[in-house]
Amino acid sequence: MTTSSALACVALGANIDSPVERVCEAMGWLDATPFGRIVARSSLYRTLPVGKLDQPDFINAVVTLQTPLTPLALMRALLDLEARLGRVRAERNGPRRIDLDLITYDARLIDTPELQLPHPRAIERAFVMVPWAEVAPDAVIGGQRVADVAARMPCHDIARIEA
Ligand code: PH2
Ligand code: MG
Ligand code: MG
Repeated sequence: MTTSSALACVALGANIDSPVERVCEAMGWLDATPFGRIVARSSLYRTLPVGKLDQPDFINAVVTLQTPLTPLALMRALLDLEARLGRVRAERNGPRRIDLDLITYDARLIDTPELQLPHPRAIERAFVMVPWAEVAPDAVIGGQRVADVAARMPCHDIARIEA
């Protein structure tokens, strides 16, 4: 029997409540049912906050995931996992225990109120593009190679901390 599956890119971020542990814990859940299997995981990166500056540094990482879920089911499962890991949504762009963002799903283009793919802000964010380039340099976003986008980004506000 064959099961259809897709390759998704998921970005992880956390900046309160032991963020390294939170990101590693989330990766453990992503490598299991119902999400599928992690194909590649980036190093962890310590990054300066973008947007709202007066908050702790973030830990960021990216995984690529072989998943049987549809894009919408995957996105909802990520939100559900955030809640199960104790995320409380307070202020937009504010401190978070865990953030799990669906960045791409194969080459699907989706533009609905609930889900936009590719993630509309990913291409501007070094904390997504640099870890993503580490695991999938030849992936494409907005018609450009991920590694090419990452190479043009300023890297002074992002540091690789752990293999
Ligand atoms: N996430 C945000 C806003 N700002 N900054 C960093 N460094 N890392 C993040 O994951 C992050 C952010 C909104 O999701
Ligand atoms: Mg986010
Ligand atoms: Mg999010």
